[in-house]
Amino acid sequence: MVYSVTVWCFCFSLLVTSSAQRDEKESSDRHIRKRGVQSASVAGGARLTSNLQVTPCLTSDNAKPRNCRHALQLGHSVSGIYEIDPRDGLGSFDVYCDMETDGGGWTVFQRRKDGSENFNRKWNDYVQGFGHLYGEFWLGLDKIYRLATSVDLRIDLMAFDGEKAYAQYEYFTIGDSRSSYALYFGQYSGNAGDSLGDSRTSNKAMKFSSLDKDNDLSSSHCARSSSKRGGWWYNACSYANLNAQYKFGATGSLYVTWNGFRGNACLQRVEMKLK
Ligand SMILES: [Ca+2]
Repeated sequence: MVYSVTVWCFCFSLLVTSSAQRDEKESSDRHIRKRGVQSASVAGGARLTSNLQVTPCLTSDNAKPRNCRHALQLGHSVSGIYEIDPRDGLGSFDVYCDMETDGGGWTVFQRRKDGSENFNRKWNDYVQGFGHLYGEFWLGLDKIYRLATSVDLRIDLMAFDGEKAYAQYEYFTIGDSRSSYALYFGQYSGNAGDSLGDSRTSNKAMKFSSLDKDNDLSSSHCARSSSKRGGWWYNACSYANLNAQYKFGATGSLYVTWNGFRGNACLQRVEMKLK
């Protein structure tokens, strides 16, 4: 009994003499997965807890960053794959964090870069996610739902000649599975044009559709397998087609396009991210 009380008091005194943020960062360093990138982790943190044998005092789940913005706040300033936990009781998962663009802290949930991944997929794939976090991928609607809580949405675009542009929206949110992950967003800013909110066929408030699920407002099926447009929040259909076919030199709305930037020309690189 005396031993237990002594250990508890020791643990407690250590915690209160360190700042909460420093403890959280030191512990979180042990939960950041480093895969081929340099890490901003502080080796001294692990050594400190090892020498004093106080590891059981720290709750590992609370040490994981909630998202990439939180990881940045904890001092992790290198882009790469991080294990995050949104603290909603549903567990942690890996994401790619962009720590460079516009101050960093962006959780990337979609990337196109070379056409290596098939985006012409069915509903369950779009719900659960597919691809590779360092390559082309879709994080998955269930995970995007957990992260898209009235945050900023940023879309970075690059044409095949290297010209770049971006679109940003406030209050990015998607509904849950019962609403078919309906899309909501606020004010646009940027230099790529407001193709997501294009008044001719805005994606705002639209449900998600995939090649095996027609939730769009068109009399046809925008994501049907023959069009290979990929899953999206189609209206009838869309001036933003970031999950569509990837093909160098191609033109048309069936390809990776953002109408306000380069019209119907297929783009070389696209990233969708939130903060
Ligand atoms: Ca339809």
